[in-house]
Amino acid sequence: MSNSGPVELIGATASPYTRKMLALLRYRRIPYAITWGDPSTILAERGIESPRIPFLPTFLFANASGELEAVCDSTPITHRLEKSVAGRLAIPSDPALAFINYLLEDFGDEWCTKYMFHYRWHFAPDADNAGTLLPLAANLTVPPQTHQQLKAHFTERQVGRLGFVGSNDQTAPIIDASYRRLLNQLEAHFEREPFLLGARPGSADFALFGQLTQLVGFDPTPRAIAHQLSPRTVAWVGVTDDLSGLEPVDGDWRSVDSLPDTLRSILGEVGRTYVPALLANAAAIEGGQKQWSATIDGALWSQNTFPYQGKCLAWIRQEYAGLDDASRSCVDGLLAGTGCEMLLA
Ligand SMILES: N[C@@H](CCC(=O)N[C@@H](CS)C(=O)NCC(=O)O)C(=O)O
Repeated sequence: MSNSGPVELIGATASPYTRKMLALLRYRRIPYAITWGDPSTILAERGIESPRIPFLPTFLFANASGELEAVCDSTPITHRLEKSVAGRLAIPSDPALAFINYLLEDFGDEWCTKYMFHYRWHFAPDADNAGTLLPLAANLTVPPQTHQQLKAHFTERQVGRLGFVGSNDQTAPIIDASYRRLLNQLEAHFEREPFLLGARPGSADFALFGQLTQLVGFDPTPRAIAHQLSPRTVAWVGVTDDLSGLEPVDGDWRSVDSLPDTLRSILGEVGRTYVPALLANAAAIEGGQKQWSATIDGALWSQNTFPYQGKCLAWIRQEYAGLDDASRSCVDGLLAGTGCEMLLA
């Protein structure tokens, strides 16, 4: 961190990636100042150049000449903060475990967000809830008539974007089944361990947490499912929001060969759903196709090709390629039979 004050960011309460990063900053005891709002508007007001797509959250970091620069994308920002701020690190020191953390973080960010966006806008009661609350979170004192207009406009836009994440009537049951399986797996896992990789949280926990803040805390349909299937996950979302008082030690990380079977089941969900999606998306990028279809969990999934997820796959492979032989064989042993090994073939 080259700026001396708190880390500045712009975000929204209903943005899972904003919630991911706030919980990470609190856990890491990194002082921060968040401005709630729309990054484009706030960057323009402050005369700071906007990234091509100013995502939520947008961070403001000082560059080499001390000027603030807008930076997006939570995973690289997490890595940057690991390097610039010492102590209470969220990436395991053991390279093999760090790889598993990386894979699970990506799953949280890129697959679990499909649950989030799907449940938010697919069913009318959820879309009504989000349509009502999101404009108010952006401006509490908005007059009622404007609120109704914003609600209609916002709902129409977001429902129109469902296809971007692959949510439609055909994929709805696949998404629902995956969410329910993950909740059952987490229920079993949290009986053994308080976090994914042991007794301290990794960045993968914060990625999963970010999506779950919405699924458990904002949207009515997935909230009811979570309460029904996994009370431990509901409670976990409550505590993971602020882990500033946890005192982690090195021994709180498990080693890859002592991870419980419950974590392997979660990796099985990654292999069953996210891995075929990543591979089909990458093949479509390579073949120059704007759309891809693949069999996911026994049913046909079709969606637009997404260049960003091509990068996700390349980054996972890069992390894997950077492992020493011993770490790689540890990772291979854990992933064998989960479906995740297909990513690395
Ligand atoms: N890969 C990014 C994703 C961030 C993201 O997709 N944020 C959403 C809101 S949660 C967003 O800003 N979407 C664009 C929009 O709503 O216009 C990250 O990890 O930070």
